[in-house]
Amino acid sequence: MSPKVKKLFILTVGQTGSGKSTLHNAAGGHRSTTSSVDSDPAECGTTTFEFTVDGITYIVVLIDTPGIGDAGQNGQSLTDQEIRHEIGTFLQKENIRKVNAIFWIVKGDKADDLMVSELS
Ligand SMILES: Nc1nc2c(ncn2[C@@H]2O[C@H](COP(=O)(O)OP(=O)(O)OP(=O)(O)O)[C@@H](O)[C@H]2O)c(=O)[nH]1
Ligand SMILES: [Mg+2]
Repeated sequence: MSPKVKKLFILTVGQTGSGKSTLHNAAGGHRSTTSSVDSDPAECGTTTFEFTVDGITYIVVLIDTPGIGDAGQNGQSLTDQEIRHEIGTFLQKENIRKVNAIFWIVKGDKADDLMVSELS
């Protein structure tokens, strides 16, 4: 029986300093293969890790992105439009044609009342 493998691409977005790269490092752990995550916060990068559940091996590729939604705070003076363009260019370069999920990372103290009420 051939092993079943599923590859999942997850885009992580959020404001500068929200914890995207920290999540990548934690998720990847020592088994991760990391490319350029946080070597430059203005660039995209990937962290890959895998796990097996019920005989299916999931290969998860987390895609790190520059801080977005906090114009002028990201240190690189990139506009959100430029960041979206950079993400698109990176996905093309890596031949990633679709992402399976988008994680929106929010710093705890930035969560507003609406988000809290939606979560509860
Ligand atoms: N207290 C606390 N600090 C965190 C957490 N996640 C990240 N940090 C800290 O927040 C700072 C920024 O985290 P990063 O993971 O670099 O944030 P980022 O979203 O990758 O930021 P950019 O790449 O600049 O967009 C670091 O000093 C982290 O140690 C968290 O869950 N709790
Ligand atoms: Mg980062």
